[in-house]
Amino acid sequence: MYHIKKEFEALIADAKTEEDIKQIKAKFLGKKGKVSELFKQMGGLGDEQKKEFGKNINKLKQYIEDSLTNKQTQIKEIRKKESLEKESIDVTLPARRGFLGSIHPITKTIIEIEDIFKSMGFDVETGYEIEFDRYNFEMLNIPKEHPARDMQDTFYINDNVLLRTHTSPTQIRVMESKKPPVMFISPGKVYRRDSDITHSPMFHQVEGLLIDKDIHFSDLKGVLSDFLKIFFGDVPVRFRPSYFPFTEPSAEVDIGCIICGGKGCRVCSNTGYLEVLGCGMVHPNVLKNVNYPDEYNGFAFGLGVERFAMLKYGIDNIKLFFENDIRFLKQFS
Ligand code: 2NL
Repeated sequence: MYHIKKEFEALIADAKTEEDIKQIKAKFLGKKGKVSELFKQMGGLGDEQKKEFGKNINKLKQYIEDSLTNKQTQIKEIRKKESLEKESIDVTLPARRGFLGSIHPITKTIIEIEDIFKSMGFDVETGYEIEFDRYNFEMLNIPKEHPARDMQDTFYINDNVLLRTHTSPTQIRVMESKKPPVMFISPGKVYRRDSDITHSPMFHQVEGLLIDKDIHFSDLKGVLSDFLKIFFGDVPVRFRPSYFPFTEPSAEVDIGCIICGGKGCRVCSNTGYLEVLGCGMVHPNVLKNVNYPDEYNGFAFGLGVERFAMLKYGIDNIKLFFENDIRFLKQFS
């Protein structure tokens, strides 16, 4: 019996897994186990000896059972500790950074333009992309036979309704609803039947309007020269006579070519200048159409946002703005 106890103690000390425990249990307490064998040996003993021997076997059996249970608890504890250590999380590690996206270059350019004009005291007004022929053409002194009104150039929805070809209808609507003086810009999408590497059927425009008493062409010149020098940097600015039905006199504005610095290149067609704006003193017929009193006059201008963005960021194809290739957009974050 003493040998059995020693053998059990050696095995249990070495046991490392629940499987080990199971095997030891079978070896000592199983049907054909060592303890059962001891019970079988009692057959040939006298009553007194039997009693004594049986008591000792039961003691041994109890001892083995208790030891097995203790060891099993120990093994479970060790296993739990090991898995906690292995699966622990380092809460001091930095989180993985998500891709935040970026502002579209056209939106970015509109914001830059708005910020400059806001700093000069201009408000920002928006209108509708679907307009009446009356607001897009008639009120702006664009006659019925003007080429801009051709089906070839304008997207018509029906005889009276169209996709606006400029943001001027917004200026007309503001003048109809607000007494002068007014001073605001109107950014937004406009539509023309045109598509090549410098034209898109939908593009963005910012127009500006200032109406007050005693406004001169010199005010227009000052505001636009300052704006262009802030937007493009310290570039030369020049005004050339031009024609628009809604302004008189009218002018186009050039800046010194920012690609070649005025030396002449492919972008400026060797002129050293780039045309960037159209402008003029608001035509008296337009002021009459919105019932503004005679003592008021003012200036207006219009620019293409895509052209401004292409020149400022050195982009050579207008389609890049509308393809939304993430590799292109990412560069404006
Ligand atoms: C260009 C030329 C221009 C205007 C837009 C305007 C608006 C009203 C009255 C008078 Cl309500 N004028 N807008 C004036 C001159 C030029 O745009 O080349 N745009 C890209």
